[in-house]
Order: sequence, then structure tokens, then C-alpha cells
Amino acid sequence: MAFVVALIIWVITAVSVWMLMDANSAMPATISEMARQIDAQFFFTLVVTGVVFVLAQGLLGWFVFQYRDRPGQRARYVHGNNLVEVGGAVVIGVVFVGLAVAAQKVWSALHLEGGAANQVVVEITGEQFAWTMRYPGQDGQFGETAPELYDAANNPIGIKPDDPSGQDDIVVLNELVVPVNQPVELQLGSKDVLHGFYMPQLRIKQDTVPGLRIPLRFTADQTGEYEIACAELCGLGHYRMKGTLRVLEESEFQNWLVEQAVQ
Ligand SMILES: [Cu+2]
Repeated sequence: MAFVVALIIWVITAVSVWMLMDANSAMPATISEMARQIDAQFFFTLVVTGVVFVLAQGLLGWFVFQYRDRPGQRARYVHGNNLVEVGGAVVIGVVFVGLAVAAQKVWSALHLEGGAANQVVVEITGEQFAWTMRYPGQDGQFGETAPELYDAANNPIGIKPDDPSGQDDIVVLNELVVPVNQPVELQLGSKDVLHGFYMPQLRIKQDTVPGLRIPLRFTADQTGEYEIACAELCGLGHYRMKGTLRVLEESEFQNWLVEQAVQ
């Protein structure tokens, strides 16, 4: 009986490892260096914790079998071992702090290291149930906005008509267009509730919060069309809150900007 229990533990362990490896290889393709670094970070964490998981479950099964109820063997009581307990806690602490410190590099590149001279800035505002993208136009300045000017059909984010820096702002619904191999800074916000701005191929998922502007940076290195999803259950229409990320060649991107400005 003890052997059957041990076997069940080992089988569950093996199936878990197989499922995680399978899920890991089923990730969508990456289109930025940062996305690949994030994947590497996840994979490293998975390997470290996976090895510990297999060792711990293997030992558990072995103990179940080894110390089963059998004739002539009396129960043994252990009242703890300070060295093993403190040592275990220290090793676990070092592993977790080490993984967290290693991940800071990617995190800070995503959130803190902006300001490249040639960066494209796009403001993104989530609302039930759409994404509004705004480009600052020729002057590089976003015009001021005011909630009382919200007008779903003509002025979804309420740009003040009398602010000159807002007059050339380009507003696009549900479509984020960026040039390839050029740094992009997003400024994420929300009009109503929490939304989750999610671009799977860039491994970027960031909640948008009313009243906050959250910066995010990425540089896409492959042209193409990719999905943008809302990753935060934000209301009845959540399922249809999606957009498209289009990564274009630099010249195509400039043409697109000109086309948008004419409209
Ligand atoms: Cu949403």
C-alpha cells in the first residue's frame, strides 16, 4: 500500500513537470529582446524551482515507502533539527532574493529607463470597452484633456479644443502602430475601471489605473500584426476589448503618421 502511495506521488510529480515543459514551449513567438529576456528569466525560475520540486516530491515518496508500517519496525519520533531548519530557510531565502534581484534588470528596463532621443511616445487610455491611442503630432506635445469633454464619437479622451498643443494630436481607436527597431514609450491610463494592457508577443502585461499614467518601454524587432488584449475582467464587454499592434518599417510608419494627420 505504501508503495502505491509513493508511486502516485511520483507519477503526479512527473505529469506536473511534463505539463509545465509543454506549456513553456507553447508560448507565442517573441518580437523584442526584452521579451526574450523575460522568457529567459521565467525559464530560469522554472528550472530552479522545478529541480527543488522534483527533489522534494521524490524524497516524500521515498519516505512514505521507507517508513511504512511493517512488522518489527517501531515508529520513530524526531523532535526537529535546528541546523537543517535554519539551513533550509537560509537557502530558500537566498534563492528567492537572488531570483528577484536578477529580474530587476528587465523590470527597470521596462518601467524606468526611458528618454531615448528617437523614442516614439504613445498615450493609451483604456475604457469600457476600447483602447484609445494618442500620438502627440508634429509638436511632440500632448494637448490637455478634461473629463467633461468626453465624447465617444468625436473626442473620446476629451482633448481641450483651445489648447494649441492638442490640435495636431492624432487619436486612433484600438490600433497601436509603431516603427520597428525604435524605442517606444507608452503612457498607460484608464477612464473608468482597471483594465489590463496585454501584448503577448512582447510579454508586456500592465494594469491601467484611473488617475495614474504608467510608463512602459519596448522596442519591437519584427514587423507584423499582433493582438492586444485586455487582461483584467473589466465588465460585461471585456471579451471584445481588444486591439491590434502593427509594427511597420520606419518609412511606412512615417507615411501612416502623415495619413492620420490629414484626416
Ligand atoms: Cu478592459
